[in-house]
This record gives sequence, C-alpha cells and structure tokens, in this order.
Amino acid sequence: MNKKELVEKGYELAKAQYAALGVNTDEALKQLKEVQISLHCWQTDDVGGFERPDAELTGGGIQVTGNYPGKAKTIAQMRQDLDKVLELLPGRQRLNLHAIYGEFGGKLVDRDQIEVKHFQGWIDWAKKHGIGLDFNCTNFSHSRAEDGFTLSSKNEENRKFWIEHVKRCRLIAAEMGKQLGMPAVHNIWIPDGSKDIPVDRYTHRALLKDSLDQIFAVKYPKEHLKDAMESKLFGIGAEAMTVGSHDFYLSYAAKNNKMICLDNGHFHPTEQVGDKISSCLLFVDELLLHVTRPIRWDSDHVVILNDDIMLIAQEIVRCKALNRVNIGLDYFDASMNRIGAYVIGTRAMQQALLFALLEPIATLTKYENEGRSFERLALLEVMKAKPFGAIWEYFCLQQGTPVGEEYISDILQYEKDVLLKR
Ligand code: RNT
Ligand code: ZN
Repeated sequence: MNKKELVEKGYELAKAQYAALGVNTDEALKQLKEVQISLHCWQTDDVGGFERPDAELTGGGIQVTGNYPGKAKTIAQMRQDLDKVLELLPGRQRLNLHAIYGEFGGKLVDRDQIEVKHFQGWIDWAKKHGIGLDFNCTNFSHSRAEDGFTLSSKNEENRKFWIEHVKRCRLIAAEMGKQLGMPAVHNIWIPDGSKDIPVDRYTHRALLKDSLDQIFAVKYPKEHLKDAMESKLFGIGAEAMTVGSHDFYLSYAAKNNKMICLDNGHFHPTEQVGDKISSCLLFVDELLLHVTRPIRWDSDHVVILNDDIMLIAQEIVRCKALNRVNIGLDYFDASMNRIGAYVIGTRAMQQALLFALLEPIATLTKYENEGRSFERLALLEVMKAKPFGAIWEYFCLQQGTPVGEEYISDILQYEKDVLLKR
C-alpha cells in the first residue's frame, strides 16, 4: 500500500470506530476546514518590525530568546516565509499584523503618523491569498513607552500620542476589513504597569478608561472592524501591577460589548482560560484568543497539543461558539526554525479543535445530567486512545498538505534553500 492508500484505509477504519460512538467524522472535518486561525506575523522576525533597519523588540516586558539563523529581515523575506507556512498548513488561516510591520519606504514614520498606504501592500498580499487580516497597535519598542506607561500615562503628551496611534490603527484595520470583505480584528495590548508597588492605581486605570472611550468614540461598521482588548497579569519589569488587568478589561468589554482577548499566557499558572470562555460568551458577542504556551516566567513558547489547548478547544466546541471565538496565535521563539514554530503551533491548535469536534458529546452530556460521573470520566479517557491521528492525517491529505511527519523534511529543505542563505 502506498502512503495515500494507507491514510485512506486508516481513515475508513477510524471513521467506523467513531461512528459506533455516534460521532460523524466527515462532519467534524467539514467544520474544521472552515475554522480560521490567525497567524501572528511576529514569529518571522522576533517581534522586530520594519520601522528602522535595525528594529528590535525593546521594553514592554516581553522578550524573545534565541538566535536561530534565518530571521526575516525585510518584508519580502517575511512574505516568502509566510507563503511557505501557508503552503504547509491545512484548513484556513489569516494574518495578524502589528503596526510596526508597515512598508515605510526607508523613512521614519512615527506611530502617530501611520496610514493605510503603509499597509496597502499587505492588503494586496492577503487578497492574493484569499485570506483575512487582523491588526494590532504597537505600544512598545518606542521612546514614548520607556517609562512604562502609554494609554494610561499621566504624561498628557505621551497619552495623546498613543491615543492618536491607536485611532490610526483602528482606521487601518477597518480599511483592511473593508477591502478584503472580512472584518479585521484590532487588538489593543499595552504594557502599562509598574515594577514596584504603586500607590495610585486608580488614576492610571481611570486614564486608561478615558483613553479607550476616546478611541472607541470613532465608530466603524462591524463588517469591517471588530475591537478587542488584551489583559495581562504581569510582565518582566512590571511585576507589581498591570493597568490593563483582566478585571479591568472584562468589565470594560462587558459594559461596551467589545471583545476581550484571552491570552492563556497571561493568568495565574493554575487558572484555565478554557474555563473562562463560557463565562465571557454570556456577556459579550465575541471573544479573541491568543493561544500560547506559558512556561515559568515566559508566556510565549510554541503552542503544542497540551491540556490547556485541548480544554480551550473543547469549550469552544461545547459552547457551539466556533463562530463567536476568534482564534489567534501568540508566541515568539527564536531558538528554533521559525517556520517550523508556526507549523507546529497552528497544527496543534487545529488538532485540539479536531479532538474536540470528535467528542461523543451527546453521550457525555447524558452521563453528566444523570450524575454518572464514573461513566463520564471513563469515556473522556477512552476518547484519548481512539484513532484521532488517523482522522487528522486524512484531513492533511484531503487538504493537499504534508501528512504526519512529512512537513519536517519540507521545512529542513526550505531552511537549506532559503533561510541559511540570508
Ligand atoms: C504581550 C501580549 C501581546 C504581544 C503581541 C506582540 O504579553 O501577549 O499580545 O505578545 O502583541
Ligand atoms: Zn498576547
């Protein structure tokens, strides 16, 4: 049997096993095919951006470690890398840009000066690929963020500057959504916080609230733009307080029906983002996720198929909220092949969703409703040993993308042909 026949045969056997539990695998794959995962552009170049030739990540309490060869140094290189990533991924993707990734033509365009024209090249690129774009204001790696405050700054000049920046970013995002015919998500994450114990938290939070009110006073059609705000517990150098905490943004989002962005690297280690999804969905229309893998001090390791990600996927599916949860990735690892990092992480998220779509949910719910906790736990465990991998491999085959381990050699070839020559 050749590889293709093997995968097809494996699928037929697996399909029958799932069918015996009342699960329709064809239906699961049909749904998985439509889920869009937003790829964070910043894994290509370690969150550097293209404002200056030597642009790099500074401040903001986020860090990239590693120096693996092949980092994208120009927009052309970045697009080449992203083309490769898209080629290796089944299902649908989007691209998530930060404001520092514009085409500034070698001139220094400050953050309060950026315009749609700096991103038109990306819009055209996305159109060519038939994918959507998402956008983020960049409130770090800048001299006006050096004291640790942006939208919540007591320095009015700085605060005005950042308000103007975010307003422009929303305008750019809305234009992306308009031109591409799919709404763009604009996400606000600010690094504002303090290293040591502050005595005036209230004013900073009041200032942040006021800044957001000013920013959101400009309205855009929801077919073009969806707004999100991302909370955080702490960052390096901002250990004692983060102005944009979960309580702050959740309250703001619920009151103003904005999206809350849940980054699963931004909570206490035993808190589960999967548990938060159902709560948030009862009070806001949609959510944004930043899927990542926190380890100790770092919130941004490459996503793998672990319990956190599985629960997130299960909760999205169990809440029947695939159309209300916007899924984006957010990690940056410079210690390994960066294209490989994207492919591992995106495929892990898709696998988690597939696993969730293959749950015998009717039976599990019946057990739960009848108080049969042994049967519920037993069936959840049994599902882990079902031939899920056979369904996944068939999906990759169906989608014309590398099956199983095939993508490893593909990426090594790209490394040899392209990355090591940079
Ligand atoms: C930082 C946030 C934020 C950033 C990106 C680059 O802790 O997670 O989402 O990672 O905006
Ligand atoms: Zn994030």
